[in-house]
Amino acid sequence: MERTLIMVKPDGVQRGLVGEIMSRFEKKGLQLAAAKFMKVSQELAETHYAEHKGKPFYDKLIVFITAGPVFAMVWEADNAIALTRAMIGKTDAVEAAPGTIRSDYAVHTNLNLVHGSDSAENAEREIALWFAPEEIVDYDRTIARWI
Ligand code: RTP
Ligand code: MG
Repeated sequence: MERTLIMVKPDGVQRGLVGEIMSRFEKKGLQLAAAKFMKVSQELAETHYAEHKGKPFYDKLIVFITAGPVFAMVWEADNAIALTRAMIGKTDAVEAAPGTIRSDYAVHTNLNLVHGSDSAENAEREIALWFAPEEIVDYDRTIARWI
């Protein structure tokens, strides 16, 4: 079982796509482990996107990600990182495959709605950055008898 950090970016929140994006991961079969609606501080934004510091798009990226609230989540599944990256689609909406979140809803590379961790190392780093250990819920869905 693998965990990944998914975040609906400010454009996704503003456009009312939080439910739609969550729903895709839910319906696919991933298990929700944590979620919170929050504003991103300058410090959190810079730490989260530290690998892009110095790149031409970095300053705009930080302004964008701190411009409005985001919805951060931890999802788990076998191969959760590759699975969610495939569902999100390529960074550039023009290149994102049909049926992916970015292909279906995004127009611009800079306003691409959702973030997903891109490696096991980054997933571990990002989950620890965005969530306190007690905010991550460990449970076994197969035990539930409510349906
Ligand atoms: P993310 O980290 O947000 O999930 O996106 P990603 O892995 O698909 O793309 P990444 O390379 O990590 O870039 C982070 C975000 O920076 C913006 N970006 N702009 N050439 C450009 O103008 C450019 N390249 C990247 C995007 O908003 C991208 O999501
Ligand atoms: Mg990335």
